[in-house]
Amino acid sequence: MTKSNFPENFLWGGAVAANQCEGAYDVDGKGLSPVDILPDAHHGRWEALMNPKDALTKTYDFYPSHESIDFYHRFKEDIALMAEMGFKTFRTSICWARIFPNGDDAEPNEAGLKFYDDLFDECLKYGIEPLVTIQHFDTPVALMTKYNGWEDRRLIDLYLNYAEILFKRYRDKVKYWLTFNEINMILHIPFFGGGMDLNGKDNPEQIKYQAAHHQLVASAKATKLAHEINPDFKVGCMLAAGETYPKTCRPEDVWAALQANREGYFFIDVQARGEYPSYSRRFFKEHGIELDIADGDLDILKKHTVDFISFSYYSTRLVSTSEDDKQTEGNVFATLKNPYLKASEWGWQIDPLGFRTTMNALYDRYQKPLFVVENGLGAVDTVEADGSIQDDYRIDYLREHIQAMGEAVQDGVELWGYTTWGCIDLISASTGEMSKRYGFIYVDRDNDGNGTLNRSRKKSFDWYKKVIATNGADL
Ligand code: BGP
Repeated sequence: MTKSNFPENFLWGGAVAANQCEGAYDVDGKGLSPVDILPDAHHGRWEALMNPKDALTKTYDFYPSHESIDFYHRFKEDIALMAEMGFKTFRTSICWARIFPNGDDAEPNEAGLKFYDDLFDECLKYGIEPLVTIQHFDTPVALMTKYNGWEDRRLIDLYLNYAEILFKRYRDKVKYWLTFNEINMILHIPFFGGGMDLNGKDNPEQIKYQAAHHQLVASAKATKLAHEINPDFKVGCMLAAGETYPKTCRPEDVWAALQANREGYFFIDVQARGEYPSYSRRFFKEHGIELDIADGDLDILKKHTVDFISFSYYSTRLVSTSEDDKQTEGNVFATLKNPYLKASEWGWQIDPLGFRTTMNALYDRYQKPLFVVENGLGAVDTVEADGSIQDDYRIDYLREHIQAMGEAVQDGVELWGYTTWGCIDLISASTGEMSKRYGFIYVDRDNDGNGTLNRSRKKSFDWYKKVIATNGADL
């Protein structure tokens, strides 16, 4: 067996998000979350995502997240399976509407708080460190109706009030916090990222960047608050990462790639360096964006930067300025097909070396510890006659990415941990379906909501257990 490339105490684990696994959408006083009003991809998910107020008035036949994999009632069994794999950490999010059903209620909902107490206790029982996202595509729907989500500055205080409740309640149970999942996603999916409906608005870019400013200020204020409540807390930002390559060495392509990369860096430049990057001035001017910045905002951003940088990585992207090259829509990001890469069944291009490149680029730029909090392969799994699931394709994907990550560590990148996305099968964010599976743990549930919800171990389960046991040496 080769030597481990990973530091001692490396945090191996897996990630989920409340809105994609909990189900129990109206249980114990919970209010509506964005996913609760959306159908799956075959019944207009993207149309609904881009026009959520309209979706709210409609009734669909089936809402994938209403029951989801019922993690809400089955988390003990699920955490036990994660413990069996040897997880050191488990990333999940807190559903804001479980704690404040309307987002702006005077008092928090005790039943919601209790649920997360029980969940974190269960993790700690096995020595699993919870890693908690405060807002993962989960601004309560009521805040869209009343304020159009993060377009409204008042969301900052509502979020802080919510964050304060969490920091105090879980002060001794949770150490690692992420303020916003994939904060740059607000530019692409404003309803998920910011609880906003931009349909029919004539200045969507202005609104998106203003909302982003509100989130950046909220993130910095939450970081301040977290450190006051418990100086041991580690607060991170979270970026949907993945370098964009130029299609050719034509200088225009190289420039376009640099611009594309800045779209994501923009957020982390603020959260990790503490100020708007100099290039943003020109960008705002050319796009007619004028940020309304309140007194004290810039000071808060400057003083309360994050402790570490977390990110999701699924693939790289490719850009060209030639008229002949057509951008093809991936599920979320537009990209060209890279002829050197294979792709998943959903067209997400597979690029382990791009992972190493992305990590090096992030570390070079910020010199802060990194944490990979999402990575994995969405694939259709087949249950064999004997009940087994032979997901060698998933093992191959993860092996290559873990190898690349080990190389990045050897390149000098400081890396705290790795949580694979969807360690237990759950509802896909982009498709709303079960068939796009990422897990080591299979859940018997189909796209129409049929199935026993029974859990079983895939082949990758034992493989990942071995990876963790050997600190990434035996892949
Ligand atoms: C990220 C999100 C996750 C997750 C993942 C995979 O953008 O943070 O919530 O869903 O992508 O995407 P999908 O579920 O669409 O396959």
